[in-house]
Amino acid sequence: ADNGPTVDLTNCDREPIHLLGAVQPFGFLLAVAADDWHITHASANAAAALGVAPDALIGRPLDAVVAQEPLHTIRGLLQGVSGDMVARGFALDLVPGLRCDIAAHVIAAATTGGTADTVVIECEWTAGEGDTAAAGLARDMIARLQRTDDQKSFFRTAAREMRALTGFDRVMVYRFDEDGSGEVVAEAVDPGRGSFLGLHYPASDIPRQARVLYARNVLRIIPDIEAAPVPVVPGEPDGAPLDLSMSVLRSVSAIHIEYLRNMGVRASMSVSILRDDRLWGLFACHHYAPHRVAFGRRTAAELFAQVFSLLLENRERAAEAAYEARAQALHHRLVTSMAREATRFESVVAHLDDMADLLACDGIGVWTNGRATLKGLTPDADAFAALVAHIDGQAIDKVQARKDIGAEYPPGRAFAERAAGMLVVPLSRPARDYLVFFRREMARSVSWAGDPTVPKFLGPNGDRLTPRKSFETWKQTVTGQSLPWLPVECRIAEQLRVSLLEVILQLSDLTEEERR
Ligand code: BLA
Repeated sequence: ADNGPTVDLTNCDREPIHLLGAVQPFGFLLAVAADDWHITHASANAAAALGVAPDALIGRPLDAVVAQEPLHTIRGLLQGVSGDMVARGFALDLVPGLRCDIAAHVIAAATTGGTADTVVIECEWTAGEGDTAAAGLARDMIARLQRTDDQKSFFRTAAREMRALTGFDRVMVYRFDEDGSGEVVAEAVDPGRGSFLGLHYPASDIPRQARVLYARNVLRIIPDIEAAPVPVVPGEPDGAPLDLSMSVLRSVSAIHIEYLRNMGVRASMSVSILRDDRLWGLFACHHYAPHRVAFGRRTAAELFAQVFSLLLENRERAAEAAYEARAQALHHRLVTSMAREATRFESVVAHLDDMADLLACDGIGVWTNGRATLKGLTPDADAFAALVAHIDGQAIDKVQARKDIGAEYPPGRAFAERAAGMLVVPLSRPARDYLVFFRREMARSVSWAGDPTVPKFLGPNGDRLTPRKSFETWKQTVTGQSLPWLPVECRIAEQLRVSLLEVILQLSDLTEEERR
């Protein structure tokens, strides 16, 4: 479809990707008014598929072009379908000689401004297998996923299982950051194809409206990026374009097609991984030749992604609890041995390595009685003193987490490479003494793994739409930032603050009143 001259690399989050007015040609689409089941929209390839004249569709009752029995089945499938649900039917004989897998959903009248709801029926030529075999496959995949122990093998197994199910050349697990950027955390691919593992991409590669849509409609496939999209009629300006948000055949953004072409990818699929209804990540799949996955298998892939997300949530909860428990044990040992020591802040200095062990950090510094002690990757002593003066000015009485020191404290940009993020633990009240955990700049701590395919030809938008350029763009956008401090890490640091305050107060002569 022609996306018009207004969409380019600078504003692609404004492209209305649900209103492009076309489907991909691996199936055809019919839309009917839910009150009288007269056809309101049809893709331009529908008439030929059904063996009727092109003008025999719009305005006609659906039962004039589709046999009674499949129609009855479809009506049955739609019972209880609402909101963003999609009903599925497999191997229906729409007319003699035309066996299709069907996806059907309802667009509420309220969202279109029409008088009746719209029923959208999408038909793909059956690939010969229903959904029962695929359900069995998903069950085995889930069993293998459950047998993995650490998170890395959990992700890798998921990628491998997804690849076995769908037959794609490359399957990646792509995890989003809070800012919409993302990272390839696992990959299943044949050696020699190059690897994207560990690479990060900026939020713009999967623009905001696409991420929002992918939380509602969890699977999209492009069996052949070179297949010409088929318009859905009537479209604008004849009528409102049909909202294809929940469609399975929706044709995709031309910018994204160019991205795939630049990568040398011919077919693509992605399956959303949701967490509390929000997009956590995607299974991203590539093939270097046209590749279609049967509807039943795609359904199994959706199910697998759902179970993956539930299992992941369990694991992450357990991992977080283990992180906290480990920190508590270390913390307890630390505080016990400090309590036996006679001096005040000197014992904090002496135990600096133990404290650095509590949290994932790259460096640690302590400021006590106007003196600095630094270990690992930190600002140098002068820069640390200046930073402490800045922190002093904020009069904090709880831990404070920053992933980009330079954003609110410009001199911090000078040492961002070593220490871009900090977690400040005030050690006294009013705070004059501080323990500071540091983290290095994220863009420096990741690097290219392998050698992703270099494109032979580039589209009109050039090499920005290639993984390498994209990765570089991400590096620019995250300059000066560390990995974020997790809520569990802030909790651990806060517990440390409370304990240290107690130890230090016990060791000093402060009165009960001064402790508050
Ligand atoms: C969509 N971009 C996507 C999708 C992915 C990516 C997975 C989902 C569609 C699909 O399943 O193919 C991005 N794919 C990646 C990344 C990797 C990968 C990061 O394999 C890493 C290895 N894309 C750009 C830029 C723009 C852009 C610069 O790179 C716009 C300026 C747009 N990407 C874009 C749009 C979509 C998209 C508009 C939505 C496509 C649609 O669903 O219609």
